[in-house]
Amino acid sequence: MAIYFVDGQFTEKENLKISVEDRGYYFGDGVYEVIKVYEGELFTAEEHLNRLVESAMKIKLTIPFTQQQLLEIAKKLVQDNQIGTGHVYMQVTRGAAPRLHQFPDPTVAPVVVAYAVNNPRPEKAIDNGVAVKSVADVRWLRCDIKSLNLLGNVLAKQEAFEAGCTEAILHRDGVVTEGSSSNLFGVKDGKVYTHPATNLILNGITRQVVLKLCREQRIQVEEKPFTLDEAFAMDEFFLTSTTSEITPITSIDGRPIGTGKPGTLTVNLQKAFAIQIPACVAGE
Ligand code: DCS
Repeated sequence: MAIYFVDGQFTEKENLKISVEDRGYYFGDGVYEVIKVYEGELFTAEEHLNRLVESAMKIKLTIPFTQQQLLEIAKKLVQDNQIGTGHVYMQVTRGAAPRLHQFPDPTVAPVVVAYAVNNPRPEKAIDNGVAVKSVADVRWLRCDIKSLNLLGNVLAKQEAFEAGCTEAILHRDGVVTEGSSSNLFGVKDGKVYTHPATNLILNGITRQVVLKLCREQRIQVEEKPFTLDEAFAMDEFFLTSTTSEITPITSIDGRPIGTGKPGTLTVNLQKAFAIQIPACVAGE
């Protein structure tokens, strides 16, 4: 039986109780993180928990645990649920209160929910690449917050899925922002392009790892917006996320990118990324 962390306690999934009045349920009024686990070890946990605290601050929500306590909770969930390769999900909502838009009384405590699951790496997609579909980015203007309000992302992902694609490539008036649950990178003439970390995208932890790897490998990077037309003309394209790592994008809207196969620079970055994670997982 899966062990969850809910409202200060570790509980079997079957026995846990969540209020129907939780503001996460009514309003999506909360923030969350997904932290990857390799071989029972949390990957870039500190960065994820920093971002959780930042996201919470941006919506004026106080997390009732210290970052160290959150880390301990995540570690215990990994251990108690015997997670090898998988992830920890953690969310904080503004608590349970009668449904009124304005914040509840300060005595209403925020609710932390967390669990850990086994989830294999999507090796086929990582090795062979994926097809994506362009979708208009109609989300709000605070995409830098990792908020539970994911309807814009959900609708975009579904549109991509219905078109037989793995991910949506979001664009605002033709300017590419990010994926529905990933960041996007293009490669042209040996240079890497990605949207700057503004309010229009989530500054992905994997994105930051990739930027660091680029600096280490002396690969030139421009954090500069590019258009969908420019995306079609890239030599290589890839997405990054906690669960997808570095996944090559081989076509956009049915049009092959570069050779239509994972690009050389992308594969080199994947190799550099693999060194950061336990070797047997990365198949080295
Ligand atoms: N952009 C959006 C909108 C995301 O939802 C995510 C991650 C990213 C970028 C990439 O960020 P990380 O590199 O920090 O993962 N989405 C998480 C999710 O909802 N499931 O898995 C990852």
